[in-house]
Amino acid sequence: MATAKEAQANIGVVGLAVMGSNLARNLASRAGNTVAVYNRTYEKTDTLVSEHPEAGFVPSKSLQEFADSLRRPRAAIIMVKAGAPTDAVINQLVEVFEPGDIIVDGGNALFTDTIRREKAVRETGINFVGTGISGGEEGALKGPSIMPGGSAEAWETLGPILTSIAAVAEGEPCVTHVGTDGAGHVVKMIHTGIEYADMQLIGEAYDLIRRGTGKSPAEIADIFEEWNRGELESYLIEITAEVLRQVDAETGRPLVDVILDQAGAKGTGAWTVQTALDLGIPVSGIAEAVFARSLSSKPDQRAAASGLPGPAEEWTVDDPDGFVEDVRRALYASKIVAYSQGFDEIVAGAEQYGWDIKKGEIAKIWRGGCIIRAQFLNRITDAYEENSGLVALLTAPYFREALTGAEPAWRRVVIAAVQGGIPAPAFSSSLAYYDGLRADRLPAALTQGLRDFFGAHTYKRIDKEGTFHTLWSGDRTEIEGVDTH
Ligand code: NBP
Repeated sequence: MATAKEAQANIGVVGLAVMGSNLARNLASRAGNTVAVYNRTYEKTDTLVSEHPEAGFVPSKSLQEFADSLRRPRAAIIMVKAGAPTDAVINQLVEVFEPGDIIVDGGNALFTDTIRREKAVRETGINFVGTGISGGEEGALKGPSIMPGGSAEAWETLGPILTSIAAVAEGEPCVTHVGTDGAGHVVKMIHTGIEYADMQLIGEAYDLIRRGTGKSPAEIADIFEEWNRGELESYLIEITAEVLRQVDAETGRPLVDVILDQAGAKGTGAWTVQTALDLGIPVSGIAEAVFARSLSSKPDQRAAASGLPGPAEEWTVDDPDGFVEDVRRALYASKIVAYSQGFDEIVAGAEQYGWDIKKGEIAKIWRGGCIIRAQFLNRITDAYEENSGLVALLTAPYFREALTGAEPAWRRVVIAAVQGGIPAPAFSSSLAYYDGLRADRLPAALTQGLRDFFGAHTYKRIDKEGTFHTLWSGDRTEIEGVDTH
């Protein structure tokens, strides 16, 4: 019978596929950490430990051994496939951990699963922390952006450990205790939703420039490189230049021209939109991005529709430099809308689930380690620091000014897209959202009239309190105080 292991590790990792092993190596590389590692299939543990002797890993063949190798309160980060595998590992860890210990799920869990798991695990006296980890493989290894939920008690132990491995942006670690139970995973989810919108907007900008000016991918790469030196500076703009510049070794053509134009998705964008629908928050930029990927991945429908008529004449712009600048401004304005909508969803989620989320802190921890890292995030932090009760991010003074500067260009670009028959769903829906939000009157009044007509759903009036119904099938007089249906 194996003897109990000496409790020597201060943190453990369960699940040693690409994310878990990189996170374990990151943890082991920071002073003060001794890392226990476990994987269901022992070969993976063995490979990691033998390939990285410098890490001083404490490997285990069973979860009991793994638990024995951790100092109290034990803390272990699960990095296994989201869904049923995560539930299976949690249940096994609960068996070998004790009250006060901490189980962290660092996978991409749906936040409602995290809420359910936290509630169930809390009943055993063990802390459960769902944490968003962004930045992919490289982030896990070198420093991700980390969005932990869970209790304040768990954060006391975990805080220093997670801070030791997080990315650092402008001297500050990209980690903060986001809120309780599912707060970390919801913020990670919305971050990824924003990433979808960001990428869709970049794609539309590229497409408009290419088809409007006839510039080559390499020339457009130069434009993105230039943009990356200004207010659009971000990881995604930077790597867009890299991808556009890449030439396919086999054909000698730009790589972007030989990649099949059907975008995939793992589902986080759809989760973001589904959650927004439940919360009643219009995240049209993210939704358009999700739908644009879906549309791209319908080859049969696209083939069937390819002969449908478009503009009679080939579309080109008269002033290419002016058009490129217009597209840059339209991109920036639409990006502001996408982030503003994403933060609206965070705020609504926080209200619904009772999380005390500091919006400025969220923008700060996205500045490094993650895919949407951008200079622009500082402006969001500033906006919430100046006014924590800001009701819409795009109305903050900095963003109001940016939108004012971009607005004419934004309209010109959307008009050009429509005239040219170029799909620009995220650009145009962002502009429509902006116009909707700033409108004095919306046709929602007519919608209410129609709802009252066919379903007696009632309406409110602008000139007096109360609820009203018109007797549409009677003498069409208005009655007051009717029940709302
Ligand atoms: P995978 O998502 O491919 O999962 C593989 C790991 O899960 C292996 O360690 C495997 O063990 C383990 N596992 C499975 Br599958 N079923 C299990 C079970 N029933 N019991 C115990 N272990 C089980 O790994 P990954 O790509 O490294 O991702 C890990 C997590 O990180 C996922 O939740 C993923 O969504 C998330 N992720 C995040 C990012 C990011 O940027 N933050 C990127 C990629 C992934 P085995 O070796 O025994 O099969």
